Amino acid sequence: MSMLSFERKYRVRGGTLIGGDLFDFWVGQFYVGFFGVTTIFFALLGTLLILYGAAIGPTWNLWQINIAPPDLKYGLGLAPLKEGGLWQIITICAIGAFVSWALRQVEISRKLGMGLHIPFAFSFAILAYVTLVVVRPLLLGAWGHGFPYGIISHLDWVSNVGYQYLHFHYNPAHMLAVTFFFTTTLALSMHGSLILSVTNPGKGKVMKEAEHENTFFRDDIGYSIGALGIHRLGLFLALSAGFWSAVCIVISGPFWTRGWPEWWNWWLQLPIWS
Ligand code: UQ1
Repeated sequence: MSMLSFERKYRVRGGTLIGGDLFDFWVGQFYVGFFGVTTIFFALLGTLLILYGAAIGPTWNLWQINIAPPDLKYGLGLAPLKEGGLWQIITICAIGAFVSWALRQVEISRKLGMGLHIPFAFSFAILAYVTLVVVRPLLLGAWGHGFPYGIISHLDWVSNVGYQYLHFHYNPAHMLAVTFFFTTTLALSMHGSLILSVTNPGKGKVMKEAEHENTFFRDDIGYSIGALGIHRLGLFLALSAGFWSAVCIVISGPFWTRGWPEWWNWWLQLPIWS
């Protein structure tokens, strides 16, 4: 089926989650949909509020612009606009835009009769963000525990929160997250290089296929995970990286308040040593 006739077949009504046919149309290349409209609404409002926050702030230096969460004294209440209230509304806009985008991916997947793997994967990124600015602040009892929106300021926040637990690399969930991040790059670099070596052999040379891919890794390490397998592994590794990132920060404070190196004392306290 040519691309044009494919699009004629699939660019039809249906698959929407809410609103029925209301926004079930395309503008140029882009599917609109109810969640396309809500994405634009939240993204635009959030961006304008960030610009307003920058305008009433002390600098237009891109690196130094900062929109801070409320002071801890406001707890889980609403703060005045210029004292963190802006951060609170921007956070609502961000979550509104991210969730709208995920649901837009669900609608497009349903229209095409595809699996929901893409919105499922994207929701892990949303989960990591929501853990930082909603779940952990809720568990700690103040919105002030969220991270500030700014390039330098969010780096300072990560550094300060890290040192608050003395040595964050001793956090076991952080260890898992870092390991998954590195393993993801290992898997993707192996997969990318393998596919290019087989499908992009250079002008005038013959392209190879799956048997060459399998045989290379069977010769090299005695095992091939297969064409479907490598993509399952890649998705698992990448989602695990995001998942353990969320875990490593949500346990810091709500479930462990001392330095992370101290957490490992459970090893020294095992009865087998006495
Ligand atoms: C692999 O075995 C495989 O199957 C043929 C791929 O699919 C095309 C790959 O991309 C990679 C990287 C491997 C090797 C990976 C492992 C975990 C053995």
